[in-house]
Amino acid sequence: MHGPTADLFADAALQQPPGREQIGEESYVLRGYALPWIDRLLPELRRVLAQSPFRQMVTPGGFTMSAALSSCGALGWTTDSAGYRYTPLDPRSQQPWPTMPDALHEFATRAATEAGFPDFSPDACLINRYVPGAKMSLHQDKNERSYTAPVVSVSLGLPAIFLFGGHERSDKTQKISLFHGDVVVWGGVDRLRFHGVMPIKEGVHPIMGPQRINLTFRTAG
Ligand SMILES: O=C(O)CCC(=O)C(=O)O
Repeated sequence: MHGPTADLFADAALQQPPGREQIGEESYVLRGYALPWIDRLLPELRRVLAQSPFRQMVTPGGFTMSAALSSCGALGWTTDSAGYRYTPLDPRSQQPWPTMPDALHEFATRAATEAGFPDFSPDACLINRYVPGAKMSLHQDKNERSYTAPVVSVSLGLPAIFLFGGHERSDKTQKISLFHGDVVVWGGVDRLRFHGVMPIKEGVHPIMGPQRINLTFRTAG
């Protein structure tokens, strides 16, 4: 077998068994943690995206991000020439972002608890869509009002290589393979660590199709 399908099978063979892998002092990968939730999460996600569809946003420096974005919750993350920030309204519709569905909120709080953050109550869920070739450059999540809450990030669809760095952009990064259903949680002393995603490889995921969708839950306000 050759091509993207063969790559996908090769990646699936690398998939890690369920369990909690520590990747930092207060950071974990929860392998397959979202799998039992998928049937609850996907219909809710579809409803959110019907209301606030994916769009490509432009950085303050004028670059169009390769990942397309949407949000749900009281606050949504946006970027344009005026800067990076959270807004209560979807700038495209000038309406509030879709409410965060209960299933998503419950999922995120349980995942956070599993990683040692029992008081997590997210008010923002950023939804990133990566088609093959799309990536996310190394960055820190710094637009939230406080950094006491962790970030909970769930991967759906095509595999990705997540880069988990240190507190300086130039610090060495760990390369962590993430698969459909994996969850990464980082908080506490690790909350401001640089992170990013390498370009997604070609492929077609049996449930999600030719894309990777990532949900990141944060307490922003
Ligand atoms: O897609 C991912 O796994 C990470 C997304 C991310 O870094 C972010 O939304 O800040």
